[in-house]
Amino acid sequence: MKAAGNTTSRLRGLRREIEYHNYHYHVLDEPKISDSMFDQLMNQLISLERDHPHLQTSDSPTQRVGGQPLSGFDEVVHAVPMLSLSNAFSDEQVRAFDQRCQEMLEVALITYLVEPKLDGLAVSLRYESGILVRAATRGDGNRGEDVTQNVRTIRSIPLRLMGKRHPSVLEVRGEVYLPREGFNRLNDRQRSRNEKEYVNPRNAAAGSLRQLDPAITAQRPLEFFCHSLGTREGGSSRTGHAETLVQLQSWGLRTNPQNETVQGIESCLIAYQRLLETRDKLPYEIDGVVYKVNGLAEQARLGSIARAPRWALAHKFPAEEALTFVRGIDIQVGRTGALTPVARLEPVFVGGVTVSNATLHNHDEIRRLDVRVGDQVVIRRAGDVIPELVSVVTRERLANAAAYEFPKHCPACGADVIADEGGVVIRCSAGLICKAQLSELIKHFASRKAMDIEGLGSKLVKQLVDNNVIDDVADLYQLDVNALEALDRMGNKSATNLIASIDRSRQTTLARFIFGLGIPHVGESTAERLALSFGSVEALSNADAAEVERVPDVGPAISSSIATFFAQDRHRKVIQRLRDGGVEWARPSAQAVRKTALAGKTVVITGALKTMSRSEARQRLQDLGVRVTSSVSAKTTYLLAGTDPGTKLDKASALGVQVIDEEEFIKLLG
Ligand code: 5U1
Repeated sequence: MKAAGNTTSRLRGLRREIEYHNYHYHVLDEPKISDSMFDQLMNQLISLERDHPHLQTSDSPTQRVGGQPLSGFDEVVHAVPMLSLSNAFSDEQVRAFDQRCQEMLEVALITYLVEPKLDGLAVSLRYESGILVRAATRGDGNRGEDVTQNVRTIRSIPLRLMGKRHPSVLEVRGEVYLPREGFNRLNDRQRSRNEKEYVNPRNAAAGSLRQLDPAITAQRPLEFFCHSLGTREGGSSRTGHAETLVQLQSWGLRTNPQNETVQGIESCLIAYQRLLETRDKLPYEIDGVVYKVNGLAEQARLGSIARAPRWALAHKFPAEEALTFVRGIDIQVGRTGALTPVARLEPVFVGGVTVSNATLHNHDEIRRLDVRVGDQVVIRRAGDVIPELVSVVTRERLANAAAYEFPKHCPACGADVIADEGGVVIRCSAGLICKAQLSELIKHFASRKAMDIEGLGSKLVKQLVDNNVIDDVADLYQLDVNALEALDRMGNKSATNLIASIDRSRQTTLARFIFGLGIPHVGESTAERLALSFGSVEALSNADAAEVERVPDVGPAISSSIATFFAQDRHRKVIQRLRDGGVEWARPSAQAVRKTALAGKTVVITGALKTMSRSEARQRLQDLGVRVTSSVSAKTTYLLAGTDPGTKLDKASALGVQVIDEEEFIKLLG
């Protein structure tokens, strides 16, 4: 008897301990122990439960993937209907909402909670005596589908509430979603298996949650944020929505750290703007913000109409996807000769701007989408990203729409095209004899991040090239006011200004100069690292592949591109003429390079840090443009390992990923 009692209390203790660490890891994002220590606890629990199957409980952390595949989902009637939200698309509509609330409540200033509106799948969780007994989708608001088995696999959803003073019945509502990183990983896997990719994280989350086999859902990195209460029986209730959320968090439920309490509607609009501007930095997609009157008594007085509460409003971001038509497909010739197809569109308002072009990337993409002139298409513009053509509405296609034929000759100079880089890139074979390539190269050389020649825009470059005023970038430094004045629409003042900016650009940095040369695959940050490592163009041009590949993040593709570039005599001559034309720089500073050296890198953080929390470390990295991900892969640049780094360290060593400790990390942050 005593032994059985000991086992029961050992099991209970282990389960509590694991729940506690799960909560800190998945809900608070502040792990207390290493991944390997967590694995050890789980293994102890698994083996103890295996030895004592009669002591198994449904809320045990080992039971997240216990269910058998289903033949369908049962229907669930929600105890309290799951409401939807009224939408607003303009500041005026938001102010009108506030005005109505003020009038009904007879107050002049309302306290609101502002929450990001996740683009996920609404679910309701039901806890009885603290145990998760059911999870249901929203369905039509009254009846949804029973997805309990699948929801149990989501680690940020507690199977048992923490703490003691929770209600006997609690229904919590929130959003199940797939973070961007999980979405990308899922689609990488779909692609590698030749399976259909998901169109967006919302569809992927819905598809993952509605799997009949919970083992498949368990492989999908779904997460959950709760945002409201459905029903509660027993336990004291709070006076405000913000306090309710704090209480839900204390029971182990995950709430969004971006939620913010503000006074008055103008502060709501400021919070909206802030989230609109920073949405791309969030690890998940949001499609707007939700404003909620904070006071629960005030919410009750305002009540609901139809299916939506009068005390809440969704303020939607401008749509990121829209339907339009393809008017034509043009080919742009880039500075390296790559032919990029561009869809010319019926102008459409999307993502807050009017879009009339969308990149089609390459000929493979045209084939994959099978896009044809005249097609109705879905366009996506998210954040600052170049608008993309997502899909073709083929059922709307005209019977006579012909498949697109990729050109066999450069549309700018007529030279033959050649397939490059495994056939993905099609290039014009004429090199800088092709005026389109030359114009693009000069535009790149003069661009802000390269030589920064103010006033040298596309039209002017085209004139200079088409009229044979310049044949290469070095000719820019031989121009004078007279030569420029001879051009169309170029007065003395503009010509003088341009000569002055060309003159200013003579003082540059080695990194800008290397970037400006337009060596294929050498972007801004690679140029920075090359400048720091070699200190001069001569040293870089004479370096062998092994030396070049010692530069962080430079692999064989970049080193061979550099070698090919400097092997061409005319490139060396142009560089010499640029130097003779007065282009010069000081030695690059290590500090400047270190800052940008981190941008664009991928970092994984593991283990506990001494001087800051992991979320602070993540934020600081993200502020420097670093992608912080949760799992180590061949694409990881650094693994930041704190104490007790766990299995991620093993994986990083196996993959040859560079491991840095906290001290090195702080140095990198500068
Ligand atoms: N963040 C958030 N999303 N969302 C969706 N809060 C929130 N609240 C909702 C819904 C449907 O409804 C409550 C106002 C009941």
